[in-house]
Amino acid sequence: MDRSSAPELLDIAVEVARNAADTAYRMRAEGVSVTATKSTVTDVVTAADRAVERQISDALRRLRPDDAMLGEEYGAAQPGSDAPARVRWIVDPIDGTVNYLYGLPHSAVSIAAEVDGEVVAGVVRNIHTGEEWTATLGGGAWRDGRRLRCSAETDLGQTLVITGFGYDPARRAHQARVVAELIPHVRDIRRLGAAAIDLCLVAEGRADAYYEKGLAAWDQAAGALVAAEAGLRVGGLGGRAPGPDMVIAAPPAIFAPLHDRLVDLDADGGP
Ligand code: LIP
Repeated sequence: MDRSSAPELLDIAVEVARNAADTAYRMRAEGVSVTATKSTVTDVVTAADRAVERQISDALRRLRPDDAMLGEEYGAAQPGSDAPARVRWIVDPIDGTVNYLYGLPHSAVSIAAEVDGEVVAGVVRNIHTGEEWTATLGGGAWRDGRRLRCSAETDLGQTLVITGFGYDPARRAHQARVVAELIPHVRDIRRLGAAAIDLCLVAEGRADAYYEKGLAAWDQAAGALVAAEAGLRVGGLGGRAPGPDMVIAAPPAIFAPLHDRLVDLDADGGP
């Protein structure tokens, strides 16, 4: 019998994420250092990123051998069997790695389950605080048993916006120009450093809106479902789906004015 219902997949994601977060927390306490860099010298990898992703993929392989996986550190993994996988797990073992390296309490394990190409379940667990956000498609968004509702803000000028910057200096310069032009038109800007948690914070109204260019699927898959299930409109620019070009999550009344400002400011442009 196919046990790929969203609640069943969420139960697995939560169990695996909790164990993974415990490992990441313990490794942080034991001391972490940079073991490698990726796209640029500031795009770092620690031993914990790799160990935690291996722990997650081993657990998912054991619990769901016929599923595929896409992880930040080890990429795509196909199921043991030849049958095409209906379910794919999208995994960021430590989102907010720079925060994790510096000991800033804003990094998370993020696990999303996709069925036939659609994300139907997701969990984001803060490694340091234990805060845990979950969602299933059509089943709402939750934090620690409380159903989440996003901000009802209707005025862009009163909107507290979270955003982020990439690892490429030229892209950062472009993103900084966008922020400089946008900031007079919003309440204020926050840069916290972990897209998965940032999306969950706007889901529960601890800020009003979020946007960022340059995110990979593993940075946003689970957080975007939490945001959408809390009532936010989540999308890209020009009617596109949320993706590497742009992810915007905003209350319905704010999405269009924020979107249009970002278009005017060429926010998905630059390097
Ligand atoms: C991070 C994102 C963050 C972004 C960083 C980086 P990582 O992911 O969560 O929003 O601003 O540039 O992409 O590299 O820590 O998994």
